[in-house]
Amino acid sequence: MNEGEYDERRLQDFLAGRARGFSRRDLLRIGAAVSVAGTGVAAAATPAGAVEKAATIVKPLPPELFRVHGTNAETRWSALRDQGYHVPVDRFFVRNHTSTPIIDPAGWHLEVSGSGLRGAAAQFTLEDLKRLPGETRTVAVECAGNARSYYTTQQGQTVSGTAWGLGAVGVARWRGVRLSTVLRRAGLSRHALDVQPTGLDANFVSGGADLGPVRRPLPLRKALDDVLLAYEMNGEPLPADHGAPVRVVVPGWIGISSIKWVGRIEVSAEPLFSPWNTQFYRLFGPEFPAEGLPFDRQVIKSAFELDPGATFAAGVRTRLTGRSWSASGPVRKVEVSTDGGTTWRRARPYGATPGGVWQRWELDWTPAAGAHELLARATDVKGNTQPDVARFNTLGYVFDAVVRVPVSAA
Ligand SMILES: Nc1nc2c(c(=O)[nH]1)N[C@H]1C(S)=C(S)[C@@H](COP(=O)(O)O)O[C@H]1N2
Ligand SMILES: [Mo]
Repeated sequence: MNEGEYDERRLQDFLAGRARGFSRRDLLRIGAAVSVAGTGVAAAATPAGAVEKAATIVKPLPPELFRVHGTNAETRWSALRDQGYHVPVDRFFVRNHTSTPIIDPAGWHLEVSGSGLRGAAAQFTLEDLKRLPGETRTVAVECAGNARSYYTTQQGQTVSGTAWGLGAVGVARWRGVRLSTVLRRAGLSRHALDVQPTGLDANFVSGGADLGPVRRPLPLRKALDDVLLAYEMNGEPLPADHGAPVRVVVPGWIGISSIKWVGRIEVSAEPLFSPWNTQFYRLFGPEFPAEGLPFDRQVIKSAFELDPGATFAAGVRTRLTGRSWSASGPVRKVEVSTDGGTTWRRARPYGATPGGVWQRWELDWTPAAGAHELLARATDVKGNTQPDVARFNTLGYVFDAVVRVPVSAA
């Protein structure tokens, strides 16, 4: 079954009330309290009684590397200039629904249980996981809402959620054990259908409703394919903010799939639901079905390695740099405009592309004095390209349009 068929079938289960974990009735009950229609920018994602923002993320967030949004911090694109392919931890974005928990790795274990196992629950300590065959993969983690603010600033549309620029994405080298290895050890039954990792961070409270711990089901097919249970990031033990001691890493899928601080994995013989695949992370809006269109996969984007409003010396040749990425395959070409989209030039790709996750590129430019608008447009090997306008959805997900970046030269 492909992802689209899977999502369609799950949607039908959900509508027919064949839902366990989170039903349509639950959704209607709390729906009144929670923003699905979306009436304000950056309103819906802040938990009630949020801890003071500085306390929610452990690592330092210097303003030259990050922009803080409530419990979250996005990477400044200027901080990726002159960096390698992988994003160092000191500048990797953080998306926390509540706040980073500090978990003692010695006391931690993972429980795997549910009706999709042949027998009783299985438990794995960190040492158990490290004794299993390890694998290292370069994978992007990107929030589904990355670039959300451009729905408002570029398309004049009102969306709710964290008002990210383009910095809610990062690429790292993750080392861990395949989820498939752990699930098989736990004893998968042939009825296994859905796999739902749950985080050990605090329950997420939204609009006064306690939605429980952060969790989102994966179809068994994806869980057995390329998903990792990671205990290292860029060659170091996983940092607290990124899910220590162990997180899920789901290649190509929206960031919410990559559950941090995983404590339990439910393997179910029945379809599973959570608020993170029913009321959030669906596409709602005039173009979509009333119940929302489920989606899992990231899209295609480009970013210049500079901050909007950057200034250059007029008449002096400068080197513009950036990165483009697509969840559907390697990037094939990147076109850049320095005149608001009137003319386009091919950017020069450079550097190795481990995992084919993103492509770095550069282009020389001699700006005249005055204001300019920079645009970058990527096309991937499957022929997906960035449109001029992203498809409006009220929660502001998967913005893939070409972003217009104002800069000036004097
Ligand atoms: N337990 C837990 N897992 C989580 C989250 C969370 O708040 N709690 N946030 C998710 C979201 S929405 C994203 S985009 C990614 C962000 O990963 P990062 O903070 O390591 O960049 O983690 C995901 N996993
Ligand atoms: Mo996210």
